[in-house]
Amino acid sequence: MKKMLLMRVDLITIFPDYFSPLNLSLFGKAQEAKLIEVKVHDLRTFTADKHKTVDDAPYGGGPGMVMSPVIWGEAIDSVLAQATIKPVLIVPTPSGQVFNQELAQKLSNQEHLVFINGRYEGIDSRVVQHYQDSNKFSEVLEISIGDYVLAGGEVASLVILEATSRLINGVLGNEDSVSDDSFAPGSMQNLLEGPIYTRPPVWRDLNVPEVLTSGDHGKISQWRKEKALERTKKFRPDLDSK
Ligand code: 6GU
Repeated sequence: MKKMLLMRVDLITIFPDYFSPLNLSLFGKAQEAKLIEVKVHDLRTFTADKHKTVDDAPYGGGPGMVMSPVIWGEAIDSVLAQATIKPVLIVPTPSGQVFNQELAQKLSNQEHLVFINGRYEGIDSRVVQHYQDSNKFSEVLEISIGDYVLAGGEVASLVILEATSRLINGVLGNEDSVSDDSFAPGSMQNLLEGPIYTRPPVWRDLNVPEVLTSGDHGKISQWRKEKALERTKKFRPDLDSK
């Protein structure tokens, strides 16, 4: 198969350095191979004042600051001006839908993702409203990565991108290892992965379970299923492990 650009990613942030890990490991390799193209945009370059202000006091009062819709509108429109297709707008926020493997799968099939990374108390809500109403994006997704609060969207964007990019064909080295994952749709559906071992056979008085060295593949897969069920019951009783 001929290699070609599979996904374009734009990230807008006041902390461009947060995204330097994207130059490492799988994602870095995918960029070098021109499978993924990433552009990080500094939100402050879209400010007009001397102090490069991006935030303001919240209407209605309350703690913290809110990011200006004016600056965000400028930044997002400038990214859109460079787009060749309607991208998906991703807004990391603790008040979004919870990210999961199914959503990662869906995003991995998109050609262009735009992430807008809020700080402080968040971005003026009219920004999401405007781009939902405008048809400039194919979709606007507000996504949370779990029930805790981060200081900004950057780490969440990295999480979303890592989970998503490894599902893109040709990005992961070994295509097979994807389908075995704990949450991968298909194989061990809705079960956590059980324990895994490599050499040596004895380490600090701990033996590798005998079944794994038996060569009986029927017994091995039955054992793995049992262990997966045990682990799921212990840590994730909420998962359907029939
Ligand atoms: Cl996407 N952003 C922030 N600030 N906090 C979070 C989150 C996102 N997901 C969980 N907590």
